[in-house]
Amino acid sequence: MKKILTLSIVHERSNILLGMKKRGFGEGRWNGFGGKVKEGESIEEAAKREIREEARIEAEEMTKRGVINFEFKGDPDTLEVHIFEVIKFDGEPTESEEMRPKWFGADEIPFDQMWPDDRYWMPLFLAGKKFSGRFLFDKPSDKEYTSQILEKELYEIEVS
Ligand code: CJF
Repeated sequence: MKKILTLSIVHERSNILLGMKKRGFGEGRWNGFGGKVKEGESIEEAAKREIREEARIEAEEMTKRGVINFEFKGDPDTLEVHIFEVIKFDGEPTESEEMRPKWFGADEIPFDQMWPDDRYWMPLFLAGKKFSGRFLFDKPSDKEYTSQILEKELYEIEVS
């Protein structure tokens, strides 16, 4: 089964807004805002809903930046994560039940406390590139294990 998810990064000049995931999948890691696309919702609507729920801000202008497929060894489920850049938003990022938002400079992104794939695609994101990729992980782990990347493919693309 393929699950479709979103991941949105709020980018303001050289600053990046990340949230510390307080519970569930990815707990204890900094990440952009996102999650599963629900039935009857477009991918972009889902992205906006997650930004609203997790960071308490309203995304007003977004652009599609990448798609990454994640597989976990021995697990038939794949995650197709659609990555967006939020160019314009309304409101003040505020802590929610799921996320604690914090601004980071582009040169102080806490990669050691993020999903291990982020250090590969984030430089493309920050350089304004569009990209697509596939990562194979050893197991879907959050806090109990360290997840390792077994295979990675990452391409810069012209359009998405
Ligand atoms: N940055 C990032 N976000 C993910 C997943 C991921 N790596 C895969 C789990 C191994 N890296 N998201 C999935 C959950 O929804 C938010 C985005």
